[in-house]
Amino acid sequence: MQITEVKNSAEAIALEDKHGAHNYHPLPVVLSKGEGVFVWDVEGKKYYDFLSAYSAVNQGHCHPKIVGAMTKQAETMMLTSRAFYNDVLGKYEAYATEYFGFDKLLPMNTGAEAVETAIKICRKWAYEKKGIHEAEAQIVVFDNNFHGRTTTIISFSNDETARKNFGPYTPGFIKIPYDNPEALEKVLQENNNIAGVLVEPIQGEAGVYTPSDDFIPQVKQLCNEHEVLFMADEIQTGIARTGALLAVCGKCNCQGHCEQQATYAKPDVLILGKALSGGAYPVSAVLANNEIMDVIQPGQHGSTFGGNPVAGAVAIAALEVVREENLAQNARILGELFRSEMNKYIENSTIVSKVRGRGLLNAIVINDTEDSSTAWDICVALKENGLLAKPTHGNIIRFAPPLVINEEQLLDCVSIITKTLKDFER
Ligand code: IF1
Repeated sequence: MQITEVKNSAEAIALEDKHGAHNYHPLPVVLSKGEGVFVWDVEGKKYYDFLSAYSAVNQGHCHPKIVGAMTKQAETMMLTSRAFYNDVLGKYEAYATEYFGFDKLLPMNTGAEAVETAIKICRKWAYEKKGIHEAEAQIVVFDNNFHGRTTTIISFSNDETARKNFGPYTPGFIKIPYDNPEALEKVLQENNNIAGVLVEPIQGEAGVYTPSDDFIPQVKQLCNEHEVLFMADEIQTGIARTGALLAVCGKCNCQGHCEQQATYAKPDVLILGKALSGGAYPVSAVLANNEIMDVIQPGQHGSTFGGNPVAGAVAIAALEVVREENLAQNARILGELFRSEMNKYIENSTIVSKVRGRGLLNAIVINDTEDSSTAWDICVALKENGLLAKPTHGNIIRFAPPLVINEEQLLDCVSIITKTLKDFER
């Protein structure tokens, strides 16, 4: 039984094509090394990473502090299961609950698992605390949402590619227009069995759709008024990506648990993943205060790897890096610079119609139809010019570099992007 060696990119692609499920259509590049904002392909070509594994690698590839914490724990104790205690989980839970300002944390692994966990907590809270009749709870979600790919989650997706032929679907969700507080108020007034509202503070997959400034604060206020749980999915927008510790922090540059900031819309349930580990390891979490989290009692929820010692050690290190290196502030300042530079280009462009985003979660809208290959072709050209990015839906290209990028590197990337776009101008 031989392990096939990969000598070049073509061989790696051929192996995946033959032996792997075809559930992705990657850009034709085979990466083998990462460090900070840079990645290298099998042939040794260097690229700026402008996707950060969909905002998981906020702290930069192979951050020494995170690698060190992971290695040290991996050489000591990797997995105990929750059948027994371990000496890392409590430390991680204490650190993370203080960091984000909640009483308790329920540890999971992937983002979708954390979203599913939040849905279960919300429903159980509705039956046991709010008094909604069992199996009648409804959760409000939004058009063009993306919360993961489990059967329940895609049940409330309107992306036919992600949803079609995976039925029967899970009931109990009401979908309304995003960034529309009036629609939310109406559904809350017309239904008395609403348990919660599940929302992305910025819709990443929908094309980095940044709502009006008062949308999230109004979601919070309406949830308070109607005794409904405000559940924020910060899996992609959290951990400093949008220029604050959490996107629900709004414009203030707090560290995510300052009640006095008017713009801080603290959720009842906070859902984290991706950069919670700096992209080093699958770590996700649901945070809430006792009156909500205590509806979960022994034997009612869990997972084999949830709360394992390596996850805890990695997450502590990843969160320390965010604070020690002021990543939220860097994302805010360089994000403003990026959008300012891109808007200068857009003034005279026929191919780019707008740039939008917050912090270092941005996207450009390509002036072509959704089903055109232009955005894809631009990303292939960007790759040739040393920068990796990928379109989201059709004609939108997401730009999300690691938050450790510096001004010189960012301006170098703006130069690569604008030089590449020039070849597509009509
Ligand atoms: C793929 C998208 C991004 C997420 C939010 C939950 C999850 C995600 C806001 C689930 C995951 C990933 C999944 C990955 C590509 C990527 C993605 F294109 F799918 F939609 F980022 F926008 N909530 N997003 O963004 O977390 O279970 O993946 O750990 O599935 O292709 P996960």
